[in-house]
Amino acid sequence: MTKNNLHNWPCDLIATLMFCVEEDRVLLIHKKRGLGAGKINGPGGKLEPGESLMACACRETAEETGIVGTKARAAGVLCFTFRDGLRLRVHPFVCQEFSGVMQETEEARPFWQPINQIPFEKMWADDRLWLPHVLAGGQVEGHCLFDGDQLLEHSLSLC
Ligand code: 6OG
Repeated sequence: MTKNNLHNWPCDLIATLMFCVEEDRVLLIHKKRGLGAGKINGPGGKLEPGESLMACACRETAEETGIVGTKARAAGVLCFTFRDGLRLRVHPFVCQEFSGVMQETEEARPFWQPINQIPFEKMWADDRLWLPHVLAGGQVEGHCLFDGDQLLEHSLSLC
């Protein structure tokens, strides 16, 4: 499937993920509510009507962490199918220009983590397959099949 096709992949929800990077650290969150509550992830969330993906990534990051992205790089598209039927398209971004003060919010507890010590065991199972590549400047696109928390199948291309 081409990138354009994946951007048109029919789904129930469209969401973003944002990875703010400063020197050798990345901004992660302990997610308190929503899909993936209890896990560590990048900030992000569901696209609102009429909103661009980039605006969504910046808004969600500001709402969840207090950090305001001013420029971000689109880093691909991930199509998640859950066995219960939910189809979710997630667009990751990497941000190296931001302002604001990190603060805990109702949705998330943010923290800076060294990039070489990302706690993949506390994250969604797909993250270890693509996040290091994306943080190194690359792009990811593809599909993952989950049964709850369990990653059953994946087909991801890194470029
Ligand atoms: P809210 O419920 O917060 O939007 N998300 C995933 N992130 C990764 N890395 N892997 C997954 O594998 C994910 N499924 C969902 C995207 C949901 C947030 O959770 C992320 C959104 O940032 C299945 O509004």
